[in-house]
Formats: sequence, C-alpha cells, structure tokens
Amino acid sequence: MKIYFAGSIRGGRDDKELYFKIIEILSKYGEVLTEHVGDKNVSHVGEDGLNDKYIYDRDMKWLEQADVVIAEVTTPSLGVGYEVAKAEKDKKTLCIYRSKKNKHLSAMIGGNDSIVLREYQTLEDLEKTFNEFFTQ
Ligand code: 6K6
Repeated sequence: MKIYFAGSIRGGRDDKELYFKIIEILSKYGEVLTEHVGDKNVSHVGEDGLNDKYIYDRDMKWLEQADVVIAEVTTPSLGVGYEVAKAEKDKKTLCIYRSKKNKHLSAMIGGNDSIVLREYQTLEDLEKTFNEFFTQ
C-alpha cells in the first residue's frame, strides 16, 4: 500500500509536528511516500536546495503511484488543494481536519462528494478513522 500524505508547507507550518505523528500512524498501513511533509526542519519557505519544478515533477510522480491519498486540510494550502483535486479523480481520497472557531473549511472540500471527509480532535480519533478507511 502506497500512501500519499499531503499537508501544508508554504501554506504554513503550524502543524508540522502533528503531521509527523500522523505519518507515524500511517506507516502502520503502508509506505508513506511523502515523509518530508512532517519534517520538523522544513519551514514554510524551508527548501533544501530543490527547485519548484523538481518538487512538482517528483510529487506528481508519487501522487500517480499512490494507492490512496490522505490530506490534512486544517491549514489552508494551495498545494494540498491541488493535490486533492488531482487525487479525487481516480484515487481513494481522505481529507482530515480539526474544526476551529472562526475558521471554516473550504466548500470545495466540505461539499465534495468525491472525497471522504472526517473531522477529528485527537490522534485516537485519527487511529479509528484510519482503521475504518483502510479496512473499507
Ligand atoms: C524540500 C524538502 C522538504 O521540503 C522541500 C521543499 N518543498 C516541498 N517538498 C515536497 N513537497 C512539497 C513541497 N512544497 C509543496 N509540496 C507539496 O505540496 C507537498 O506534497 C504538500 O502536500 C503540498 C504543500 O503545498 P504548499 O502550497 O502548502 O506548499
């Protein structure tokens, strides 16, 4: 099972530690192709010398190879939205988010019947969500 995990990079890195923990949980179900999303050393601008074209080409190749796509969408991110739009065409796609006061999820995700959308607050919630998602 190849898993593409999407999470905000230039959209903001407030949740990078959470992404790291999510990737750890997802690793129980298969190979997470995008471990760098949870890399604590990657800031919102934080590059490691890779140019955008290289990143885009590599990530799109990984997205094609993936069996499932899981996106953390609490922090709005153009890149994550783009990846979800590509993935929903032909892959099982799960979006997870934490609801927050005065922050509303985009209707492009919230009203989208092509994806599975699950709200969560704790990692225990996520464990259950992933269990269901991967066994269905
Ligand atoms: C190099 C090493 C670690 O990070 C970098 C440079 N940036 C990116 N590397 C890999 N994937 C990226 C990078 N920037 C964006 N992405 C992809 O877009 C990831 O798969 C994320 O899910 C998504 C984030 O988009 P933005 O718009 O928040 O950056």
